[in-house]
Amino acid sequence: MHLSKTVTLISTSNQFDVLSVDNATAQARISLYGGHILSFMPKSDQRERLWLSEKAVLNGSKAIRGGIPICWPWFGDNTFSKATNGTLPAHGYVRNQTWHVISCEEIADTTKICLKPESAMGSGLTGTADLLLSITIGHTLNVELTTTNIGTKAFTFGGALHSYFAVTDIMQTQLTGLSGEYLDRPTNMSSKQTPVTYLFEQETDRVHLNPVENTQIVTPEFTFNVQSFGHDSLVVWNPWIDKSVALGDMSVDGYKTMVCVETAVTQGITLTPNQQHKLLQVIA
Ligand code: TA6
Repeated sequence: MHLSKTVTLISTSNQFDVLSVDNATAQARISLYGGHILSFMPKSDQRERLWLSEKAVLNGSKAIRGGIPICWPWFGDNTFSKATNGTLPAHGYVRNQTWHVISCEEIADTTKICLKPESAMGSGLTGTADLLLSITIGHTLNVELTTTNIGTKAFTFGGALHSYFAVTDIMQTQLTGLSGEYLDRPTNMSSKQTPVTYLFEQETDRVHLNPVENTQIVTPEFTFNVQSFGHDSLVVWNPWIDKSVALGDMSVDGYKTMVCVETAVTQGITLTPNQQHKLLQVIA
C-alpha cells in the first residue's frame, strides 16, 4: 500500500509490517515493530550501510538483531528508577513495541517519516513522556529521537540509537574521532583511555564518555561518517566470537562483519515539565 510517492507499506504473513522507501537518492526499509530501521543504501554508491543479522527474528517476538534499535527510556539496564524490580527489559521497552506512522512526506529529493511507539509510558519511567522518531532518508540517513516531558514532574531518562554498521572484515576495521575516557564493560566498567589506533581484536563493549560529534568507521573499501548530537556518550560494541556463539539471533561468525557505533545517553538527562530533548545520529 502506498503511503506517499516514495513510501510503500509492505505487509506479509507472520512478519511485522515494513515501510519500503525508494526515492531519487536512496533506498531504505523500516520495520514498524520497534520503529526499527533495517536498511539504508544511498544510490550514489549502492553500498548498504547497516548490518542485519541473517538470524534476526522478524516476527515481532523479540528485538531485531541489527539495523538501528531504538533504545529508550534507558540504555542497558540503567533505568534511573529506583522503583525497579530487576526484571525490566534491557535497553528499555519501545524497541519491542509496534510503532505507528504519524507522517510521510517528500522534501526535495528526501523522504521524511515520523513514527511514534504504541505507548511511551512504561514501568521504569518515572514521568510522563511523549516520544517521536523522525527518519530522513536522503544522501544521509538522519535518525532523530525526540523526548518531551508532558507531565507535571521532572524525570531522568537515557537511551541510544544503537546502530549496527556493515563492514567487510572487523579485523580490517578501525574507528577514528573518539578520544578520552571510556568505561569498559568486559572489565566491569573499569575506566580506560581510548586508543589512538582503534582496532578490534577481542570483545569490545565500551561507553566513551567524551561525546564527540564526528566519528568515522574506516575500512579498506569505505569510510562511514557518523555524526552525533544530543548525546552524552558514544557506545562501541562488537561481541566477538564467544558472544556471537551465545546469541541465538547471530551466526557464529556474525561478529566479523559488523560494528556498533551508538549515539547514546548513558549517563542520564533530566527533563522538567514541557522540556524537550533531541538525540540525533546522521549516517553518511
Ligand atoms: O550497546 C552494547 C550493548 O549494551 C552490549 O552490552 C550488548 O548487550 C548489546 O548492547 C546488545 O544488547 P541486546 O539487548 O540488543 O542483545
